[in-house]
Amino acid sequence: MRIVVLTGGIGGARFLLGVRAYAREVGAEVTAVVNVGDDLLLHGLQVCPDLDSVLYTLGGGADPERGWGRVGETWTVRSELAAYGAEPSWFGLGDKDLATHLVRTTMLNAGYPLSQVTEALAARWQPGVRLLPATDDRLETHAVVEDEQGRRAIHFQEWWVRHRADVPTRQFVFVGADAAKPAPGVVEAIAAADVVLIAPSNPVVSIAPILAVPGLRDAVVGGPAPVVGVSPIIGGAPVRGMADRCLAVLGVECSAAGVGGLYGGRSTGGLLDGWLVAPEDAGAVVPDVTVASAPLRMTDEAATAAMVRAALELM
Ligand code: GDP
Ligand code: FO1
Ligand code: CA
Repeated sequence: MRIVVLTGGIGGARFLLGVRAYAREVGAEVTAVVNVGDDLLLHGLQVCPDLDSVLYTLGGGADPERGWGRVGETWTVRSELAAYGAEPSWFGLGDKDLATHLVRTTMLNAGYPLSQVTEALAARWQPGVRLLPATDDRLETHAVVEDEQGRRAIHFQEWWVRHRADVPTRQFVFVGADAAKPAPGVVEAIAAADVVLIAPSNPVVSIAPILAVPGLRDAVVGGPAPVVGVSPIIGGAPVRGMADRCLAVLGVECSAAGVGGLYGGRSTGGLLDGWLVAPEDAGAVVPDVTVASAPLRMTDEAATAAMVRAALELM
């Protein structure tokens, strides 16, 4: 069995722990197609938050409380940068994390595409699933905000980490998406999949930028595999993160039904065949989509693997 997962960072990484556990049990092969819209160039280094959250989480090196970055992190370089007044000061790169960005940036500067760089980083972390960036091309999520300084686009990280999403926001744009191509192997993996799972990731800034890569959405929607999504919203709220703020920008209700409706039914121009919601959302109706419910809190690997099993039963 071949499973493809479209995924963002923290929520997606936790979901992948369950997918990997399930896959080991039944002998399945897993490919994760990871969002790159959060990526940014900082102090000359290419930082890929979602790819790194997945690498560190599956490799056993993630900080469990923060969900991003390395466990046992130290911040010497960050303090030294602050002493120089180096900006941006609102985004923290830990000392251990920096090594990843140094290796990545060196390889990118030498001409290797991000997909090959990710494979090289994965040789250390042994995530147990194949990790593919959605694209090797530049694709950055920006938020169009409007405040006393006027209307302007800022990088997603500035919107989230610096402003904590607390700034009037008109829309999100995926800069570079139009000219981006799916990374090598992405379309092939989707075409060969027995199921495509949409992780309980942020639909607006994790899953949408993946699907914005021309050809990628068509590969999923036009492909042979059933598409099953898992709701990141439980009882009308995200478990963590900023999905509520992102959905509000789109005018979509923050609910399991709202996100299911945003993805839409595959038979009517949308994405999904199946949609898994939490027991408290069991009444959710998404037109043209089969909805089922199961406990969706990813408290440990076994609970998450059970979620994956419930999602696959929707096939
Ligand atoms: P990010 O890229 O780091 O923001 O992470 P993702 O986009 O992959 O995932 C963020 C989403 O994960 C949020 O909208 C959360 O609601 C969701 N999430 C986090 N923990 C859980 C959980 O235990 N269960 C479910 N269903 N969703 C979760
Ligand atoms: N999130 C923060 O809230 N503050 C930070 O200083 C920060 C630094 C950081 C460095 C590397 C990395 O991979 C992620 C980092 N994050 C930080 C998390 C990140 O901003 C977001 O949570 C994700 O991009 C959303 O997926
Ligand atoms: Ca993300």
